[in-house]
Parts: sequence; C-alpha cells; structure tokens
Amino acid sequence: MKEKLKRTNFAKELREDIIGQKVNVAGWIEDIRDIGKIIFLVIRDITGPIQVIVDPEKFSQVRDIPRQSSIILSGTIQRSKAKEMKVELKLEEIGEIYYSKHPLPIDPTGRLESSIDKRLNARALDLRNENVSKLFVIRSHALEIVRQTLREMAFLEVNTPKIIGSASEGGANLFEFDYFKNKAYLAQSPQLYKEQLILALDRVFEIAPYFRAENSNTVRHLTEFYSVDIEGAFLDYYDIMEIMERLIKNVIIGIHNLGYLDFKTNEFVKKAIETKFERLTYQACIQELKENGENVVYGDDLSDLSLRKLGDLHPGFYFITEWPLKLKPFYILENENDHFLSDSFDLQLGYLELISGGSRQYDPHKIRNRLADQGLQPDNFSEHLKVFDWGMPPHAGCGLGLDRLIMSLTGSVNIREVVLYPRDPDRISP
Ligand code: AMO
Repeated sequence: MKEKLKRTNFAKELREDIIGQKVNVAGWIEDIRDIGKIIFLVIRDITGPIQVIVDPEKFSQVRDIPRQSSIILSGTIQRSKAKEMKVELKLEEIGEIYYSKHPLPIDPTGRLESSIDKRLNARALDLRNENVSKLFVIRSHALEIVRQTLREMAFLEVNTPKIIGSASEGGANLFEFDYFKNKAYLAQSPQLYKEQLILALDRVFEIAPYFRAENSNTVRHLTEFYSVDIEGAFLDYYDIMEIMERLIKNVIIGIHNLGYLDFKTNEFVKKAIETKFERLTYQACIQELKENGENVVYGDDLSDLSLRKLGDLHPGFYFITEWPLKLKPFYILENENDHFLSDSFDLQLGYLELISGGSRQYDPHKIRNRLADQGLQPDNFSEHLKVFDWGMPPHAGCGLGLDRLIMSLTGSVNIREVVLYPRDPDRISP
C-alpha cells in the first residue's frame, strides 16, 4: 500500500535557503490558474500562500479539484519568476484530497464580498481568509503577552466558577436557569471570587467569559465576552492604573514587534506607547463637556453622546477617575476626602470604555449598607461577606474587556470581527 504523505513544512518555512529540497505541504486550494502549458495552483495554510507549478501532462486531474478542497502535495522548492514571491513548489506527487462541495456559502478569498452575518454563519470557512485569521493570531499573541506581563508582576492565574448561585454584579442583566430544581445564574464577572482569593493568593488574574443578559445591539456589546480580570491585596486604584497601562503598552509593543501592528496606519498606538496615558477626573470631564456646549449634570453618568464628545477631545487612551460613588457597584470604595466620590477609574480609548476598576470597600458593614442602598439583599451575599471577617486587607482590581481591546488595536469596526463565535441577542449559533 502506498504510504500517506505527511506535512514536512508550513508555507512560511519555504524560503530561499531550502531551494532544491523536496518538501510535503498541506493546506487548501485557494486558486487554480490554467494557462495551457502550466497550471498555477495556490495552496494556503494558516501561515500563508504557496505557489505550486503543475505540469498538466502529468497532473491533468488538478483542473477538476474544486477550490477550497484540502490537499497534501509533494514537490521540490525552486526559485520563482514571480515578483511577489521568492520560491515556489514544483509538483511531483499529489497525496490525499478532501473535497469541498460547491456552491459554498461564502467566498473566503474575499473576491466576492459577504455580509458579516453570512460570514459568521460560515465562520470556519470565513477563517480561511488571511485578514480574518490574522485577527485571531493577534488575539492569541496578545493573550500570551497579557499572561507573561501579569505573571512578571506576581499575579497568579486562577479559574473561578461560571455557574453561580447568586449575582456578582447586582440583579440586572443576569442569565438565569434551572439547576437541579434550584435557580442558578451565569457569572456576570468573577468579581466576588477574585476579591475573596486575594485573602491568601495576594494577586490573582483570570481570563474568562462574562455573561450579561443585555439587550444591546451595538458594535461594541456582546452577551458573552472575555475579560482580563485582576485583583491584588495591598494595592489601590492608582496601582491598578499603573499596572494596566504597562499591560496595554506591552501588548501593543509585542504585537507590533511580531509585525502585526503598523504604526504608520495606527498613529494612536504609536503615541500611546510614547506618552503616559492621560488622567482626567470625572469632575474635569463634566467641566470640559460643559465648556464644549454639552448639557451634562454633575453626578449623572456620562451618556453615549458625552463619551463620544470626550472621545473627540481625547482620541487616545485616557483614564477617567473618581466617579460619583452612586454610579459605581457596591464593592467600590468611597473616596476618603469626598464621600460623594469613589476611588474608581475607567480606561477609555476615545469614546470606547476598555476597563473599569477601583479600590474595593473592605469593611463588611459598609458593604452591607451599600448593598441595601442599591436595592440588593445583604443576606444573599453572606457567603461572600463572611470572608471579610477573616482579616481582609485593602485591595483593588479591574476588568479589561479583551474583545474591545483587540477590536480597537486591529482597527475592527465591529466587536464580532474579533470573536470566533459571537453571542448577541440575535445570535446563539453556530
Ligand atoms: P464592567 O461591568 O465595567 O466591570 O466590565 C468590564 C469591562 O468589560 C467590557 N464590557 C463589555 N464588552 C463587550 N460586551 C459587553 N456587553 C460589555 N460590557 C462590559 C468593558 C468593561 O470596561 N467587576 C467589574 C470590573 C472590576 O471592577 O474589577 C466589571 O464587571 O470593556
């Protein structure tokens, strides 16, 4: 029996230094151009395209293989006459072929454009487009840099439950379901667990999904999205802002060094790593908005319109600090000097909120009062609050919307572009 071919090289490994070598490559057929005496076959794998030169007298069957079929081939590397590439493969043997059935739902080469909905319905095929798969290569590298940076700063990676018995962020936006005759919920965030964990583990981080039953149909909201959560003992919100600024700058530098970010087309990211992120208090933002003719009231949340105005005035990364306490969740610490305000911050990129965080209230009596003020039942949180009687130190943390970060760094206009299988009020499949 003929032995099956096994891949020896990925496309990116086919360089001039291996001219004359015999290699086996595998991928899918992106293009077939038949000019009579030669057939040009373009095979692509995740690392790039490979031009294959086919002698039609020996391999006429190539003409009949449908595009997007997967294939494994063997041949010799030779210098290419084409300007766009240095080397090509001279076909010597065709291995297994895995046929694609036409018509396909989308054209992954992008020559025929499809709507994002059609593309998401055929996501696995859509990912054969290099501009699409690149987003997930960047995402994967970004995650590696996030992990490395946080571990360097003594944060331990943890995993907390996503099936929970009581709300972590208050009663709104909860996905509820039956759990063996009881009620359970999908975690809105790891907030309560990460705060408990710093009691012993000191500094923790988690990269995990948040679930929010928010009926928002925008380009920046999903019902399931990933967050990088951090929490640390003996840290305050200023420390967390420093840590997150360093983290974001490391991600930008890292993906730029890998060749995935072009500073010429992404001026704002170049500026971001060269300058300190601006810090504006909530109060200063209100003042600035008023001066620019916006109708805003001190104490109110910043509307979408106000955030867009602020984004126009501050197009890069900037922190908004010391928000009114009443606008923040029960676990945020009030400001020592002004009890109307809180030790909290958001990180904005233009109009888009990327991070929310702050110092935490660590006095359990005050947390009970804040829970009651926000219409929540303190007794429902007793499992959580008991931990605060076991020597809970001051602590702080934040949650970074990972999908939003990747969306903005890659210049994607829709968050769905950077999520493999996005979930929103109208989409739960594939
Ligand atoms: P918050 O609710 O602000 O904070 O969420 C943190 C970050 O998550 C992102 N985000 C979203 N991304 C996509 N779709 C959504 N529907 C969505 N909602 C929020 C944003 C946001 O800044 N427990 C706190 C964090 C903390 O204090 O540690 C929290 O959940 O980028």
